[in-house]
Amino acid sequence: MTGGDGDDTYHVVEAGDQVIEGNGSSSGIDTVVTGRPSYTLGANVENLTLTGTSPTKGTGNALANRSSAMTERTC
Ligand SMILES: [Ca+2]
Repeated sequence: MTGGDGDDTYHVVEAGDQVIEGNGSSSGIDTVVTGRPSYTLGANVENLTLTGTSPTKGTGNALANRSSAMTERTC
């Protein structure tokens, strides 16, 4: 998946999904949303949101990343 100028959100579902984001000044603030059990942010992507319900591992990159996790609970 390739973004471009502006803010992009990528939904990573399969292990082979790749995110390609430029490093230009107009490339924006980009986010990966994934339920994968483990994910490492690629170059030039700022934010990572983990949606899995099982324990997951998210790894940032050289940028000042923001990461968050969403979990579902049954009450
Ligand atoms: Ca972008």
